Amino acid sequence: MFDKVLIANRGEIALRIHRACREMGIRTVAIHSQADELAMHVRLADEAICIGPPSAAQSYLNVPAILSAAEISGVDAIHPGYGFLSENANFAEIVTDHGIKFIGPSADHIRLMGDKIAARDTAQKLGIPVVPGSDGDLESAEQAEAFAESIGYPVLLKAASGGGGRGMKVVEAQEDMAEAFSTVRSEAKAAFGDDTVYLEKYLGTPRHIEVQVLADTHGNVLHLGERDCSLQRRHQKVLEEAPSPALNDQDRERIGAIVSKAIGEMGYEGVGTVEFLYENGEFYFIEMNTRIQVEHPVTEMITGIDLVRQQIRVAAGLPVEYLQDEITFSGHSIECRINAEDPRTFVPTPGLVTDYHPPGGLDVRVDSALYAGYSVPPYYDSLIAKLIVHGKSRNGCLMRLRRALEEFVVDGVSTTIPLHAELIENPDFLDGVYNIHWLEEYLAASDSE
Ligand code: MV4
Repeated sequence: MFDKVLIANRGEIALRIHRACREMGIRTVAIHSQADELAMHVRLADEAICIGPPSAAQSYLNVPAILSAAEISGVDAIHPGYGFLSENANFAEIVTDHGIKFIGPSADHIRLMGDKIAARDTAQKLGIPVVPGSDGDLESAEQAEAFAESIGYPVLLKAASGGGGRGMKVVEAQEDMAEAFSTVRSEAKAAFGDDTVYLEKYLGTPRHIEVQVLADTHGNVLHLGERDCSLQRRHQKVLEEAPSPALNDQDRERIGAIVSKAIGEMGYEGVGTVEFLYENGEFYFIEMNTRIQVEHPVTEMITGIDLVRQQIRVAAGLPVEYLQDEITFSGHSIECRINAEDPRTFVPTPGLVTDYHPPGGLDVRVDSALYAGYSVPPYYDSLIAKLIVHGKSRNGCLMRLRRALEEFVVDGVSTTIPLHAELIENPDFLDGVYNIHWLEEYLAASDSE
């Protein structure tokens, strides 16, 4: 096992990783920007190294500075968390070349899944259902029209280097194709430096359901059930739950088995998430994430498995501590992402947190790096806490969540806590009948009231 791990991240996920390390007897090294001198992850770690000015480009994305910190502190491994460098194949490669273990899958697997066409092609070859679409990249608007004709409109043009919702356009009919094609191409070129474009049949009202996987270097591949992440705004997830209210046990078993088999055949190692759109009882692969995700705790709550611990074990070459047969899903879990934002406009609200009282009690978990007196810096993502609750049933979970949200005090900055309190009273949400567009429609409707 590693002696010392550098945590190349900040905020709640840096704490989450530190906690797993501590419980495994591993010492931690925090890195931080000049703006994060007083951050909680810096206080908790065994060592801390300032790596640059506040902007992420000069600090948490600064590869030479992070490598220097790793060399100086003599770590065995680097955990990238999520965001920042977590899915940067070049970073994984450089870390590895320095004789330091990158806690994540191989650079090749990260690169493969970062190319959305290659990911789609790989998924299809491995027996994962994909959305009907073009095989590979589109050479011209005419070729796009031919594919669209064969699968039927509407279609969605996507950038191969996109993901997370950037570089996409719905095309309703042939007459709109030529213009849309050149728009997506030039936007992709500008945003990703790659104008490769492909298309898929556009699914109008799907849910976003993702399957958690965990694979080690000993041939063990586990699936840990799904998370429903349909409640989102502008491709930012707002609330996630497990299990999905839309799936039955049969669907769950079927997709889990398909995904496990594929991940095993790929030779993938580490934690990963296979993302699907789910519509009319069918799953359609869209992307694979090769990192630990923000919403991993809902899976931990229903399985009792510490995913970060398993991720670190696998990276160290140890086997996962479970067999698929031993994984059982118990009850229901919901995560609310709490951001320092106006709960209606979502405009970030950095500043001094004058008071902080997180909720507690049975089956209530708060992952946060906040404390009273902390000042939320304006330079980074506005996520300040995750409230994750568990209950025996979805309804029990909701009752507990309602109580926990009532208890939660964050003073000094506006947060999205009131939005969550409102959402979980909504009849559609209570019935579990929502798709990826539901929240934006709800917010638009309540704006005009
Ligand atoms: C789609 C789609 C409908 N049809 N693909 C958005 C981000 C990227 N991960 C894939 N995305 C979508 N792909 C087809 N063929 C709708 C979306 C989509 C979406 C997906 C998941 C979660 C939220 C979303 C919001 C808008 C669009």
